[in-house]
Amino acid sequence: METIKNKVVFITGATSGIGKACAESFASEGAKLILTARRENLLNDIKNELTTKYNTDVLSLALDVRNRNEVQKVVASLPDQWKNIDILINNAGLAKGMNKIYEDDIDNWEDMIDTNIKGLLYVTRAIVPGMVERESGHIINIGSTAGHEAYPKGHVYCATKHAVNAITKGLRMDVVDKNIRVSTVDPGAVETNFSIVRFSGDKEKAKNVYKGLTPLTGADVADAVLFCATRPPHANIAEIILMPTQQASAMVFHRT
Ligand code: NDP
Ligand code: 8X3
Repeated sequence: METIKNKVVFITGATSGIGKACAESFASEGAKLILTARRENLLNDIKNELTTKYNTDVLSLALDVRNRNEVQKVVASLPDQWKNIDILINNAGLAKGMNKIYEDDIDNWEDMIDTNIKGLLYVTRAIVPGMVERESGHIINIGSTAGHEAYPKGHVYCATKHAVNAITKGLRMDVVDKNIRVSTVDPGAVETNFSIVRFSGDKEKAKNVYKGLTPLTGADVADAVLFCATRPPHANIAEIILMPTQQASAMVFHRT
């Protein structure tokens, strides 16, 4: 097992759900965290909480991954002690809407594509060159079971996660000679803010997604991410797919 103590870990989408849980689990192991997301107040609260609880260094930076210039600027202007990023957790992402493709709101497609695909690419493009130069690093993408199978009314979200899957595989090939690991952690149903965002704040509709299930938690996924990050240097976990015990595929659930 490799220690992540004092490693610099850059997390996107750290204000909620899986990203926030990753921040906590990596802080508990003594990593130094660069936490990013759009909601600066929440980021600062999380920074204060983790710094007090784990006595580790945390830098919080407001960042919208859809903004290509902002991504470049934030990464380029990192203070010296934060420049050498050891682990990048590409987690920021969202689903918006669940409608038949011929009735859907095109703005939702733009948002998902801009965040889940282009945002992930911008952050990767900004951070990986430093890893290549140092011949050291680990990128862990948060994919989804939606990156392996499509489901009704999931078209564009599933397409973005299929894209993440392809980007993960391609990136792994591109850095194979650079001592850089590339992993993807692909969960099924995790109860976070995900469905609340997907259904535009409708909490009742969001709750129904997990009705009769014990869904995964952000902490369950963070465990898998931490597992990837703590393998010995010669071992790369290429892919982890994790689902609730009551889920067998994107659409097959045993609800009680
Ligand atoms: P949450 O809604 O709880 O968290 C999403 C996070 O992404 C928030 O911190 C949000 O922060 C951030 N985010 C959204 N848009 C942007 C943006 N443009 N720029 C920067 N940050 C952004 O959902 P989850 O924790 O569930 O989702 C995290 C990842 O996990 C996503 O990629 C999702 O697709 C994936 N996933 C989720 C599953 C689930 O069932 N929940 C299953 C499989 C994968 P802020 O609003 O402050 O910017
Ligand atoms: C989130 C899981 O099944 O809602 O990626 O698409 S699902």
